[in-house]
Amino acid sequence: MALSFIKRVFTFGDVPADQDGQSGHHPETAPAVQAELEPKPRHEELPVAPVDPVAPLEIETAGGPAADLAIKSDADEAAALLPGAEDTSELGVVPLSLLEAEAAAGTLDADTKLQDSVSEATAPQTVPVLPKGFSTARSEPETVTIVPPAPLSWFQRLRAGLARTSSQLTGQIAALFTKRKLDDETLEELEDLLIQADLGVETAMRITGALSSERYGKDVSGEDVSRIMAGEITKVLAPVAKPLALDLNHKPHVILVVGVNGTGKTTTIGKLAAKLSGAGLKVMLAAGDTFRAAAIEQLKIWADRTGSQFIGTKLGADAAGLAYDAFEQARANKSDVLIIDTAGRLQNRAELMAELEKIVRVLGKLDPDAPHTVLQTLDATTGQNALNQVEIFRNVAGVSGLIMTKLDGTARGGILVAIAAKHKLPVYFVGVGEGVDDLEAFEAEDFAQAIAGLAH
Ligand SMILES: Nc1nc2c(ncn2[C@@H]2O[C@H](COP(=O)(O)OP(=O)(O)O)[C@@H](O)[C@H]2O)c(=O)[nH]1
Ligand SMILES: [Mg+2]
Repeated sequence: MALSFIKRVFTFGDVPADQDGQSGHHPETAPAVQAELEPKPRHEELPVAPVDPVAPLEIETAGGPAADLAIKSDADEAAALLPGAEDTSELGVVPLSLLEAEAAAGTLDADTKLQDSVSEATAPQTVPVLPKGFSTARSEPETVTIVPPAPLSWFQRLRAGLARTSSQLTGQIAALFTKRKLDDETLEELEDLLIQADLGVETAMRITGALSSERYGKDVSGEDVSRIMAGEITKVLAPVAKPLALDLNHKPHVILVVGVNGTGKTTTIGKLAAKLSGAGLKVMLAAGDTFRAAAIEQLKIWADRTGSQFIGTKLGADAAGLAYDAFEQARANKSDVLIIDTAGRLQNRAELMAELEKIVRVLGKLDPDAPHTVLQTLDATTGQNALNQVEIFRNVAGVSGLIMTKLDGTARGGILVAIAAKHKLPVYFVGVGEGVDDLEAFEAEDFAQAIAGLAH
């Protein structure tokens, strides 16, 4: 993702790289800077506009990029003024030749000549060194990097995160179906590929079945396969793409969050709290992972950040006791939603099981329906292991729905399809980053298309 981010920034403006190399000019910043350093109006030809008082200062102090960009704007202007000069766009050369022509024609005013002498001086090799009093430093590009990158949509981030799964898969599928008719052997090979992509045997067979009934004995392209694959995956995921239903008759609606350590429980709680309190609900967060001090502190920060109430206890304290206290307090202060964080140490499974069972049991003493939702977080980068994790936590804590996190990373999201097919548990949200807003409602079709490498 970082790479694509950088790419976006650095390809802005659509200027070929060789121009940049020649002049030290930063093409990606040109439009914004040109806007900021409004081209100086020519006295004879343009109405006099107020001159930005910052512009001359920046040209002097910001160094090369700003100066170069000012040059480019003058060069463009000169090119626009001289018929037949449009093809000479190279910086450092264009202004010179154009200016010579203009000077010969006597069309330049004094200001323009001064500007253009700066442009001559900063163009590499072809121009003299500037006189004392000018700066030609070419550092500090950040002074002109003022174009914010367009934020990626969540689907773009999902696609980027699933690129590892989708590009590997589409590449292999394309190779498999090059100039081959669909026969049993290719179907079998395709099934293997789909299973390797963590999609699960059931879904792999669905896809090959659909492909076979549509195209058996005929030519098949990689795109055909991707399209059918996306369609079949959508069918598997659609029934589990459900909203997280809050029953606000419960005051509070209690959400217990479980999952292996590091899968994103605490972060997801913070993101959920932000959504809920942003919608005007009164939210309380309970730090039930009493095993690590950092986990308590982390949740406290999220509570502060999201305007939620917070209840914690000391390190090593009984998590079930805290959950009970939290429920009582949330009831007393009429919270709408109580979200309880937990520890997820799988390495001591017996202890984990006992602790989670106890939490569920004590909550049930205050309300037989509580916890009203048991959410499990799954880390999308773990692959097959996520399937086992659902199995374990489902048995221990009666998981009622899932959230898959880290789909923005090098995700192996295929496993969510296998989990959906096997467990049929609702998938409420997906995490696509560490930020407070990086939690999106799960959409079956978007997810299927991202896995199949199709455009939105
Ligand atoms: N890239 C990315 N990182 C995430 C996401 N969700 C959580 N994380 C990070 O994963 C790490 C573990 O998350 P945490 O919430 O502490 O997991 P917990 O141990 O289950 O509570 C932290 O560094 C989080 O910032 C996500 O959707 N995308
Ligand atoms: Mg945590």
